[in-house]
Amino acid sequence: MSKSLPYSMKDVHYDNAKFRQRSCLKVITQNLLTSNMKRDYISCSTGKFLVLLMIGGLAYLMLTHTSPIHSVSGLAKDIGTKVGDNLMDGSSRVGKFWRKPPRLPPRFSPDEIGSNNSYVQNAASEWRARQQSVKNAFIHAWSGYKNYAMGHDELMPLSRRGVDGLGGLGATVVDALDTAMIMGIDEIVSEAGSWIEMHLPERISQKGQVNLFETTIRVLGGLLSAYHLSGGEQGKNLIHKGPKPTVYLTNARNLADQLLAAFTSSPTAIPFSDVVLRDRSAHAAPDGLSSTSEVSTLQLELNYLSSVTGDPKYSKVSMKVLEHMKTLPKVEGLVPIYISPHSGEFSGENIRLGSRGDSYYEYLLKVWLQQRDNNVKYLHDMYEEAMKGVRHLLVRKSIPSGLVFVGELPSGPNGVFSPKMDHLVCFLSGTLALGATKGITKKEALKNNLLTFEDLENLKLAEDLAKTCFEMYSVTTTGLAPEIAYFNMEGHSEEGPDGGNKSSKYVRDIIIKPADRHNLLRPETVESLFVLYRITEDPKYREWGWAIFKAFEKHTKVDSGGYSSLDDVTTLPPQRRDKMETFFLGETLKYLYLLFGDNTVIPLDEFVFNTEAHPFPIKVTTKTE
Ligand code: DMJ
Repeated sequence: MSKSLPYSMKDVHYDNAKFRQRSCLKVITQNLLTSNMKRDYISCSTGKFLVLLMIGGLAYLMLTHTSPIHSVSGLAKDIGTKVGDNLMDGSSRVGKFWRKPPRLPPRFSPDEIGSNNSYVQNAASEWRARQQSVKNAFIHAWSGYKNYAMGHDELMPLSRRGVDGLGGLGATVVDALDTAMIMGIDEIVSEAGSWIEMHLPERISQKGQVNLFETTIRVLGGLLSAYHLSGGEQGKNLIHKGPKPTVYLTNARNLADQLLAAFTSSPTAIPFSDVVLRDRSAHAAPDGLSSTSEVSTLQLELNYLSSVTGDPKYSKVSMKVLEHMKTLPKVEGLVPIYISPHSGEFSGENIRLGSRGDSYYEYLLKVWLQQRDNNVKYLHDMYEEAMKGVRHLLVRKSIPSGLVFVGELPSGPNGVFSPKMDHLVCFLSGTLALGATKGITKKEALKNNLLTFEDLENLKLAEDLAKTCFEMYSVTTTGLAPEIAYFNMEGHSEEGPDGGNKSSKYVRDIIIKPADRHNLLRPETVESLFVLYRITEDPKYREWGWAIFKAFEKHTKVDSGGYSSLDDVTTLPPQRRDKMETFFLGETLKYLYLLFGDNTVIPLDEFVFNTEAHPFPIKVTTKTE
C-alpha cells in the first residue's frame, strides 16, 4: 500500500487553491458593483467608462490565466466541463461570473482543517465498510460453493450441489483464488490452493473435452495470476498461505501443454475450439467454426506463460492468430463473429461487440499494452481503426432521453442496423478508457498533454456508455440488468415491454424482451465502473457500483450459501436460476472490491487484467531456460 496521501485528499487541496483564485476575482468585482461607488460611477459617463474598463480587465485576466489543460484541444475542454470546475474554460467562467453570487473561498482554522480532514476520513471509512461488505459477499459465495460443490466447476445454489459445465477442472476454485488473495482471505486461499495442489494435476491429464477459450481465460488465467500474486517471479506476494507459487505455475504449464493441441492440430493459424485433455486431441465445434472472440482471447495468458517459463512456444502460436487476423479484410476495423480454422477466413457478416465478438477488441488493446516493446504496433493500429469503426457504424442515441448505445450489424455494413446491446458489450466502456490513458488518471494524462483526439473521443464514449450500462440496471424493477437490451431510436421503435421501474427517466428508451430478462451475475458493467473510477476519479462510478452491489445482495443472495442467477429482472420477487457462475467470484466481486478500495492496489498502468479479471504484471522478470 502506498503511504502517500489518498488521492481524494490531494484533490481537495488542488480544488481549493483554484477555487480560491477564481472566487477572489469574483468577490472583488461583486464588491465594486454593489457598493455606493457603483451608484456614483454609473451616474456619470467617466464612471461608466471606468467600471467597464475594470470589468474588461478582470475578464481578460480570467480568460488568459488558464491551467495547462487548456492547451489541449477543444474537445478536452468539452469533456472537462462535464467533470468539474477544474477544467472549466475561460468563457464559461465569465458566464458564471455574471450569473452566480460570489462565494468567499473557504478559510479553515486549524480546527476546521481537522474537521475537513475528518469529513474525508469519514468518506474513506464508509468506502472501507462497503468494501468489507463485498468481501463478506465473497466469503458467502465461497462457503456455498465449498459446502455443496467443492471441486466441481460451478455451484447450483438452490439444489445445493455442483455441476461440471466447463469440463470438470474445478473452475470455481481456480477462478476465485486470486480474488481471495487480493481480498487477503487466508483461509480461502489455503482451501483453494490445497485443492489445486492435490487434485488439479490429475484432472488436467485425465479429463475429457474442454473449451480452449473458457479454459484459458478462467483456469490458465487464474493459475497464472495466483502464481504472480503469491510471490512467483518476485511477484506481489500478497499472501503466504497455500502452496508455493511454483505449484500454480507447474499446473499452468501442464494445462497449456495440453491446450496447445488446438493450435497444432489446425491446418491454419486459427485454433480449433475444443481440446480433449486425456489424449491431447483437438477438434472444431460441430459447425466447423470458431468464435472470433475466442481465438483472439488467448494471447495475454500464453504470452505471460512464455515470459515466466522462458519457453517462447506458447506466445508464438497464440500471437500467430493475431498476426493472421491482421491480414484479413475488415469493415472499418470491425470483424464478423465467426472464423473458420479450416480456411482461416471469417465466416458470415454478423458484426457485434457482444457475444462471440467482444474480447477480440479488448485483447487488441491489452496485448498491445502487455507487449508494447515487441513490434506489436499493428495491434494498436487495429484497435484504433476498430474503435473508429464502432463510433461510425455502431454507436447511436436512444429516444426519448438520449442514451448512447452500441448496436449490431447482423447482416454486415449494408444490412439493417439492430438497436440490440448485450450486457457483454458493457466491457467496452472500460476498454475505451484504458486505451485512452493507458492506465494513468485522466488528470495526469491531460496535464502531460498525452491524449490524442482519438483518445478523447474514446474516453467520451467510455463515459457515455458506462452511463447507459448503469441505466440498464436502473430501469428494471430489481435494479439488475437484463442479459440483452433493445433501444428505441429515431425512426425505429422496438416492440416489447420496459424494465418495470417507472420512475426511471430512461424507462421508455429501453425495451427488454421476454427471452432476454435473465441476469447471470455478469461483471462487465462493474468492470467498466472500476476502470472509469480509477481513470476519471469521479466518485459517481463508485456510487453506481454500490447501487448494483446492493441489488445483487437483495435479489441473488441464497441463505444457505452462494448467489443465484435470475430468470427475470423485471418482476418481484424475481424467479431464481439455479447457477452461480464462476465469474461472479472471479470477476464481479473482485471488480467491486477494487472499485471501493485503494487505487494503488493492482494499478492499471502496471497490470493488465485478462478478460476473466485475472491480473498479470506488464513488466515481467523473464526466466531464461
Ligand atoms: C467471462 O467469462 C469473461 O468476461 C468473458 O470475456 C465474457 N463472458 C464472461 C462474463 O460475462
